[in-house]
Amino acid sequence: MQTYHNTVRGKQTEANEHQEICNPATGITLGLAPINSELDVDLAVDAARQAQKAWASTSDQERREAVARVAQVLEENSGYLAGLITQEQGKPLSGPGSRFEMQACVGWTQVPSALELPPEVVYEDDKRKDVLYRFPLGVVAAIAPWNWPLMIAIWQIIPAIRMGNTVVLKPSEYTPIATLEMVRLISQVLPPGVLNTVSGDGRIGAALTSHPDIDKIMFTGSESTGRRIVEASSQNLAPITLELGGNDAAIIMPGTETSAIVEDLFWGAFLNAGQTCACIKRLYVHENDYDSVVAALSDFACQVPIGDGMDESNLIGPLQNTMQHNKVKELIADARANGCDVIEFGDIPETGYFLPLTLVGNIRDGHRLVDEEQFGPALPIIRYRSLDEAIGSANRLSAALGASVWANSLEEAELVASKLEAGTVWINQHGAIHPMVPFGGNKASGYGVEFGIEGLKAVTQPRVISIKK
Ligand code: TXE
Repeated sequence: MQTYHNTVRGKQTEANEHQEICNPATGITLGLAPINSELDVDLAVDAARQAQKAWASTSDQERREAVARVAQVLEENSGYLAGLITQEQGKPLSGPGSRFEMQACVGWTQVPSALELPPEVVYEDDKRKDVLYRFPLGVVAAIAPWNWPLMIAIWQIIPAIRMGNTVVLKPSEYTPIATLEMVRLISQVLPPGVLNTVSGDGRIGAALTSHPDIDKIMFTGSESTGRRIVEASSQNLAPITLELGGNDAAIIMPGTETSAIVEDLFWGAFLNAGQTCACIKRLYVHENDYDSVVAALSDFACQVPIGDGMDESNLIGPLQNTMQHNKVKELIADARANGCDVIEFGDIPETGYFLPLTLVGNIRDGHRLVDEEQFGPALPIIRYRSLDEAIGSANRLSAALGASVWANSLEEAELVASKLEAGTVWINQHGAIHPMVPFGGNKASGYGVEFGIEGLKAVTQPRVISIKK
């Protein structure tokens, strides 16, 4: 069985303990991943600290070129890494699956390599001139989740190294292998110590985020862990970018042409079997359109093949882990016990953490499947009578990552969109993120934004030089 390793100071390291990582579609062991100790965290942070000054003193152009080399390595190894993602995370090779995740990794690396953040004259008159410079913060702790393990790790590490920081990344304990392999490969084109990893569960995550030598924390994960990280950061006062879960509402405006939107609506909800932060997790449909929307989604869902993602024909894979599998099953069982209509599609394999594609009708606000983030392939469809009622429903939860409005008229949709409380409101699409467009949560979905120029600013320390003329 293959053993995978952390990268520290540009070298593969040995760990005292390991855990078996199994393919969620088959249960077959993929390999052994390291489990680190708190001492290993100290060593990785020290490696990043020692490398940081030299990295920060390279020119902007050198760092841009280094990041462009990383993009090239990702591109060259995308087939290998996509295969590992599918076997470890579960999302299929095909469709919006692991090859798509690798394309995103390349794109989200190329864009920051092309962006510039020059000093800005923020004020000038005949007596003074004030220039805002952006310096690296230092050592960035990056804590990644298991749903889009490589893509989200790239979102965290690339802007950080682009701006002269060094990084210690901890992948999720559920999906470490593909990430460790990606870091092993891209570290070969970066100076030693610029990008390091530690592996393990929340204990190691806590040791990293509370470490006194950390200057910035990038976190994507659950709200409860996000709160623990905020507390832990009182040790180092590191600023945090927090991307927590969502419970995104989609509102279909009355009379919207269903056939034009059904495919995007389906993938907006079921991308990666629903295990996506900005997926549609609650669908609000006008009572007059309810039957036609349920029929259109049903017709689409019954044609989507579910199974082991290494088979090119499958478009939906398993849930990633037993915790998530049980959580989604429990929410569906709760809806069923409360008299909701549970409609299931797809033949699912007997082994693995599979669930059928599930539409849940006759359900209302207040049911657990509506109020809690399911993070799985079960979509509650809620009838509304007036747009004000739908907007109120969409805004009533504390989760506020994304939302969407689906309509024939863009003008009417924009009016509704302006009333929705979420970090991004999409119109006639959902989860359509882009490396140039800032992305982040409102309310309990976190704070700070990633991507584009704003994402680069988030990993810098602003400093002003103020000159008397
Ligand atoms: O998340 P955790 P879990 C949601 C989803 C899911 C739920 C729980 O609803 O069912 O969260 O998932 C590390 N200090 N999302 O348990 O625990 C952990 O090791 C520092 C939505 O996997 O938040 C992992 O690397 N780090 C989300 C990372 O935090 C700690 C994506 C995320 O794990 C830590 C994933 C600690 N004290 C789940 N404890 C999204 N926004 O997309 C754990 N970790």
